[in-house]
Amino acid sequence: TRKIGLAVAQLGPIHLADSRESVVQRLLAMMREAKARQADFVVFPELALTTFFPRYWMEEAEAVDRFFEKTMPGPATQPLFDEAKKLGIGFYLGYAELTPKGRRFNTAILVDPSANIVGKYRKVHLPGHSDHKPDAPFQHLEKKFFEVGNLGFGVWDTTGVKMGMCICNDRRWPETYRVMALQSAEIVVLGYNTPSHNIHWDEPAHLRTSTHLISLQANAYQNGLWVAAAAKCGREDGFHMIGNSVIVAPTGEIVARTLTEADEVIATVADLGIGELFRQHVFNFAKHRRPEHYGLITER
Ligand code: ING
Repeated sequence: TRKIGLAVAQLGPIHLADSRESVVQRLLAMMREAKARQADFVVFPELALTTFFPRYWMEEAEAVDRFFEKTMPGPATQPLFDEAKKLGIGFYLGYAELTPKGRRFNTAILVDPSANIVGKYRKVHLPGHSDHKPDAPFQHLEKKFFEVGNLGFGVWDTTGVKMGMCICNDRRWPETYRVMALQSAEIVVLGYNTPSHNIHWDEPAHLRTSTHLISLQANAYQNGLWVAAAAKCGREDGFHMIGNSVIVAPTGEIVARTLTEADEVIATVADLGIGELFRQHVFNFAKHRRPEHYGLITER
């Protein structure tokens, strides 16, 4: 059956003082380790080049100047593309995108083993708030710094598989995966930055991990997908984010997970035949799905 070497490269903390160049060196080290572990594709986190800056109140202009990429690749990220081409490995990279017209998105790209950008995704489900909450221990200002993504949920043929992607909060919404599964996705890759503390109510900390895993496992199974999720985690200037990067099989089972909250690579050889079984039988959309009863889901 068809197999693909799949790796997830979890990033430990990126502090305000860390340069993009120092982060790219860390990403390169993990790209090499992924290749050494038979990976054909490696998943990096959401906003993988800088600290999770939506935790800070600042004007948009300052955020753009300090944390957004004006071009992709740019001078700091070109080494990633060069190394990927040399090694023959594809990758997913999340970053803050400033478009030529000055629009701002929380973006991810799919890069193939020849270092071509084959797909782009802009985060649709933006969590948090746009107003300043001075009494909160930190902010979550994705609704201030980013527009809602305008590219939908796409699926691309790359590295011999049909691959879809999403970003962080998207992974909590079942619609995300179904729209990609309806486009015959076999794998969904994603990055995330998930604060372990909830600023809206006193939520037990363990629920951040349990809801993260439930979301990935249920949606992998219910759509016959392999799901690979890469955290940026640990304490960034004291602000903690969860790790638990995982690779989930179409059975809903976790086949690999990180043990630390630092830079760590996990890898598996994914058998795409497993997903085919579930999509031919249990979740055979053509045979069993009844969209005439689902209209409410797409109503505003
Ligand atoms: N982070 C968090 C996430 O969805 C969050 C925000 C956590 C929202 C838990 C709701 C519940 O994992 C990002 N960046 O979306």
